[in-house]
Amino acid sequence: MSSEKIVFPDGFLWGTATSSYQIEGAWQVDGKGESIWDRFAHTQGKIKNGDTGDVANDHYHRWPQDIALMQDLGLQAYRFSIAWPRILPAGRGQINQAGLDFYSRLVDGLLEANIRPFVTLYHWDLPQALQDEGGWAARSTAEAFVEYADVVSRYLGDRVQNWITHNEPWVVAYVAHAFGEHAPGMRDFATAVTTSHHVLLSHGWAVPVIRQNSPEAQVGITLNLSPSVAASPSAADYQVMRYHDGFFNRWFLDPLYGRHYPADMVAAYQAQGYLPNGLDFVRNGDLEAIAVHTDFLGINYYSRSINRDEVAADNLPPTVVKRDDVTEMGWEVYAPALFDLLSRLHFDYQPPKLYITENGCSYSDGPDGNGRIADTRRLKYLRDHFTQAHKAIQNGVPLDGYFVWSLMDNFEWAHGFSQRFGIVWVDYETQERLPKDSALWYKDVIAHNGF
Ligand code: IFM
Repeated sequence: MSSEKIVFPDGFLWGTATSSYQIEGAWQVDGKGESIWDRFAHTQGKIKNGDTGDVANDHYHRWPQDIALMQDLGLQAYRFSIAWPRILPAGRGQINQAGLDFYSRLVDGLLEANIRPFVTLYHWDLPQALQDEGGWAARSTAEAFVEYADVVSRYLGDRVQNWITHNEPWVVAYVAHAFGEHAPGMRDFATAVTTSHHVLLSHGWAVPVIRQNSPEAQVGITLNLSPSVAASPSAADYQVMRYHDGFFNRWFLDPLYGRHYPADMVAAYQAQGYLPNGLDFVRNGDLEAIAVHTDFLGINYYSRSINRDEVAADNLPPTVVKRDDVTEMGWEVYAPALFDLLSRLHFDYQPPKLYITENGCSYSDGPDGNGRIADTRRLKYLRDHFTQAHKAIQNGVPLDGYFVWSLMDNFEWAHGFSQRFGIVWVDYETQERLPKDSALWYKDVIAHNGF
């Protein structure tokens, strides 16, 4: 380990992130409508151990305590998401004032604690009523999203300045519609591709609406990105790498930065039967809408992807292999790829500003007899990733802030509560929150703007 002192630029923003379904609970409280995650988690066999987000961290009732916790850690920003069905229980139309009031109190509480709210509008809990009309596979859901964005930004836009339209459109499209692992649990690749377009379109349409309602707004979108590397220098591995990069990264980045959907991927999807009617879901003006100017790009980075052609019998032996160092999700720990990713985004796409809107790791280390949680692997993970982020800044990347995923252990989707990403431990029996060593270290990093 280098003993070099790392100091971030003045004003660099340190935060943590969560999302509504993963922490709020109160799934049927104060007029909230059903979401696709309520429905999915209540369907037998979908979630490990039959867990649900019905109660989760009970943040809906415990938010004052959670803000006090954030304040104690010295957090400067908090990224959270709004549950669409709390605001518009049927997805559009009738507004549920109690839902708006909940987020209004939360925002006021954060501002009083001097913590800057970063609001994500969509972190996967679509109103079930919209799913019943076709969900994201239907263009009308993109229209409904604009109505929702309008209602929320009108109500909170005087106090919230940082807006993120969507969290991880790749996951929404593929994990939920092609792999069947997330709500609504579909397994149809063609639907997933259509979905990706409607999600991006809804982003493009919502940005000007948010700006209008929230004059000081800084608006962006968050993508989960994974740098692709070839396992060997062979042509076969390079081709797999290019496909992965197109599937995971470029399919989303290219249209957002005005470059249309990548032609190589359109051809590949067509060859695989994923575009049975070509790009018929792309209408005149859509691509211009998607390429709307944004103030920042949010990046969720967890791991790199090593690409190997497993079929070619005469392939070269791999020179790049996954390390043994993996988190409990099985994700390789490889911090240098964060530097590569940030550099690539800056030099290839030139977003005016970048935030790491999520980065973190799942380890289940819990309290010892004295209540101490020595999550040394998480602490090292964060330190190594912060170091790479700092290196990227020194190279000219306009990275303005870092949100650790997650503030506290929470409902990890299909894994239920079995995976713990928090820097704060949660005892789900008592709802006690206990800062882990990584949280105490992070507090120190924030206090010194470095380490
Ligand atoms: O928990 C998720 C989060 O909701 C979205 N990004 C990845 C995290 C860890 O899997």
